[in-house]
Amino acid sequence: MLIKVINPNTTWSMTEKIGECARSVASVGTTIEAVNPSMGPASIESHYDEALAVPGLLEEIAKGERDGVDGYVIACFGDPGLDAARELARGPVVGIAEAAMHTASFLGRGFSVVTTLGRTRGRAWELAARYGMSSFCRNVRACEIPVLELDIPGSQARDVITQECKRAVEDDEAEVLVLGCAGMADLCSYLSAEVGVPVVDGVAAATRTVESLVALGLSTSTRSEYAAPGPKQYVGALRGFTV
Ligand code: 5HY
Repeated sequence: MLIKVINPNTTWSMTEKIGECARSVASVGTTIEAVNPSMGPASIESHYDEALAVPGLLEEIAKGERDGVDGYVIACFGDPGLDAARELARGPVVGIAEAAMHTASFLGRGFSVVTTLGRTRGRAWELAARYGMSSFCRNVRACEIPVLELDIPGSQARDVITQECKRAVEDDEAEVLVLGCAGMADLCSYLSAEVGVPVVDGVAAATRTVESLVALGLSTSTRSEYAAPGPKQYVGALRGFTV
């Protein structure tokens, strides 16, 4: 089975971390291809970033279709371009926010999301509602740490995130925590030990979810909404996206 894990931002060090995390949970016989687009934002922290990350993401999906990929993970907590990707891909496409929230709902009555910047909280709440997780989502908390500062050696990032996780357990009475950024994937086991409740990383959850769907022989329905986009001319910088 070949699963393509796409980091929709263009920071290779983050893609490498995401790939390591996906490989650490993938089953024997599953090959993980971790990539990021050659065009787009270095990190995704706004609606503008998210919108401009989508063409590069879709280009990677189109490449994957030519390469016979069985399923895809969108490794960014905003699940950017999820619907469009499902129209293009034969195999299942799962976003890390979607997978993390559903997985958290199996583990407790309520979860809190701990994310990077406060300005992305609205998007997380929106996704919780879209995925039918509003009754489970106790809170969306922000650490005010830019995505690309998560990996700066010696930064306070891990301590700040740990404190926010502890506050979520205390103040939100969260029984489960959801990591609100693919860049936090490597903190999962440390945080779980620190705060004493299950901590869900979406990269791992989405990788296993896609694996399960492929193993079950299931994929996106093409009956209506997610049918392949009709043939259409695209012009200008997007002329390469003509279908
Ligand atoms: C992510 N941004 O997972 C999101 C996190 C966020 O570049 N990768 C990003 O802050 O929304």
